[in-house]
Amino acid sequence: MPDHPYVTAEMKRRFWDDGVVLLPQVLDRAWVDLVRLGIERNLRNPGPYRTMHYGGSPREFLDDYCNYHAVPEYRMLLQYSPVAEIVATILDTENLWLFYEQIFVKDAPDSVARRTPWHQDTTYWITGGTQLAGFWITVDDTPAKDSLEFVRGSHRGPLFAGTAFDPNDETTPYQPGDWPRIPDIEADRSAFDIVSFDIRSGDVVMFHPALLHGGGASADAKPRRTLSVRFFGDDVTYQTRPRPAPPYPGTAALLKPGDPLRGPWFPQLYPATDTQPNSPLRT
Ligand SMILES: O=C(O)CCC(=O)C(=O)O
Repeated sequence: MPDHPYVTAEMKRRFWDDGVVLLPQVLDRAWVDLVRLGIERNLRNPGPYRTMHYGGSPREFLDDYCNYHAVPEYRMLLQYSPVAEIVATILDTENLWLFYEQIFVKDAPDSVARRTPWHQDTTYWITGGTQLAGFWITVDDTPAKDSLEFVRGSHRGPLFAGTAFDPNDETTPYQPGDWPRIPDIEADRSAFDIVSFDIRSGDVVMFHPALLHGGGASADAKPRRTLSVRFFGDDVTYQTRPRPAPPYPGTAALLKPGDPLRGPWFPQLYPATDTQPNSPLRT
């Protein structure tokens, strides 16, 4: 099993019990600069899935995903930094794959970009199993009130219908299914055990994607640029969704529900393979 020296038993406990853990200064300045450059390149060369949420309103914000192969900075980060080994250590998995990476950019010049609605990532995903992680890298210093928020422990609770980002009702379901409607957490925040963290550039929040999370408006028109990387480990299998996001076209032809999730979309990041060599920087 991987055992990276940065990772403590308490970090693992928090990830699995609370569903979320702050990893203080886990990224050196060079990696943060690389992420910033990658986001800039990604913005100049948007991918096919680029979406402007609440587009046309003064509170719009941008989301783009699955651009790993088009953005060398993302590949360098995930192949050469200690990130993959640290995530594999916390997930307790012998092997680690990339599920996808995603950017959230809230940089409206004259206004405050809207909150990201509350949701659980796993409602949208073609993943069964537990060894899943989101690795939320925000390159700008961000106070806890503007940062991503989580309902502690909710990854052990029910899975709710995903949000459709409906500006009039953020609980509107995104896809058909038997899931209960997501609770209106904003309407009754004190009923939930909400946690968020002050972010200094270099800090990362690692969370379980079944955890209810949302928020992170940008305050006072300060930009917030985030790269959220999603990983999976050995116990993760393929499952269907009515409208999966990311859609991963072709996956249904290659895999049956319950098969280990493998395919050209999902590069293995740990242990490093011949085509994705370890670097001397990885301890
Ligand atoms: O950064 C945000 O506003 C949303 C992030 C998010 O939902 C995620 O990383 O899964």
